[in-house]
Amino acid sequence: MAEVEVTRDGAVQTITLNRPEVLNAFNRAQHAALREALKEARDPEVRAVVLTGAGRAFSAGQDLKEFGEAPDVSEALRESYHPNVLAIRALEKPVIAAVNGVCAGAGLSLACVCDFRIAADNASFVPGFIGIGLVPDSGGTYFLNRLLGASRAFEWMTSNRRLTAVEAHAWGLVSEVVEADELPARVAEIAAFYATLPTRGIGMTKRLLDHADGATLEEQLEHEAQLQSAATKTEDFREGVAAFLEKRDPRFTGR
Ligand code: LHQ
Repeated sequence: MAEVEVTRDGAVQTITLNRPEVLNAFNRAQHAALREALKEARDPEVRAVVLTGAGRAFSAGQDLKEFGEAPDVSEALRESYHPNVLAIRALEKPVIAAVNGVCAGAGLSLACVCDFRIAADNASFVPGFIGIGLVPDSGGTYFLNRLLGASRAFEWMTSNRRLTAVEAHAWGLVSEVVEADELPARVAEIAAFYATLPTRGIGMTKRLLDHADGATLEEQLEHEAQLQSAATKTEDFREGVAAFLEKRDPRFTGR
């Protein structure tokens, strides 16, 4: 069975981590399959991406039974995890994590790499790393610092406390919590909505927000000016203005 399943519904691509017997823990084959799925998601016809897990987990992070295969863990991270983290950020379209269950270790990091998260009410969030004496990796420190602030990120990452979906929502880690059996339908609705929006404008908004943290105000203003110039050259900009002037709903195509 494929370690990662890819399905397409119109302009929405869903990527499902598929090793449910080990809570979708990552092994090499799964990283490779995820890399392929993310390549496929670059297709301009795809205008929103959903990342989720099969069974009762989103992902429990590194497969601890396969841990230690690589002579140096830093190499394993560079080869397996980093390309997928970077690929998600490089995708110029929204990537939504549908957190369907437990989410731990590098699985938690991966959910936080996505643009936003919708959780099932029975999902839970576990740092995991410190539980086995490790530090957060796969972007965990980068994204959790941004999402939660340094104090809360430190406290949570070092206490290894299991967070409920409701708590994660209160902390701003997830945008919405829905009943578990309603998650697929609600995520499909959200993704379909995003797939109707001006995709290139969304992609450039993502790039600008990613750029903002390390930039000076002057640099960010310049970056905004450049991408705004690019945005005015899109078909969707022309359609948006035309629809406004004609007092009708816009029909964006993502071009
Ligand atoms: C698992 C796993 C798992 C294998 C559950 N592996 N089987 C680190 C180092 C090197 C390179 C790269 O990156 C990393 C990054 C990391 O991700 S380090 C952190 C790794 N993850 C963890 O430490 C989490 C370990 N898992 C847990 O703490 C719990 O399983 C959680 C909190 C995720 C879920 O708890 P429960 O809901 O109580 O489920 P369970 O513990 O009963 O697990 C169910 C099965 O899944 C069980 O197998 P079994 O045969 O007994 O049914 C577990 O062994 C297996 N499983 N996580 N990461």
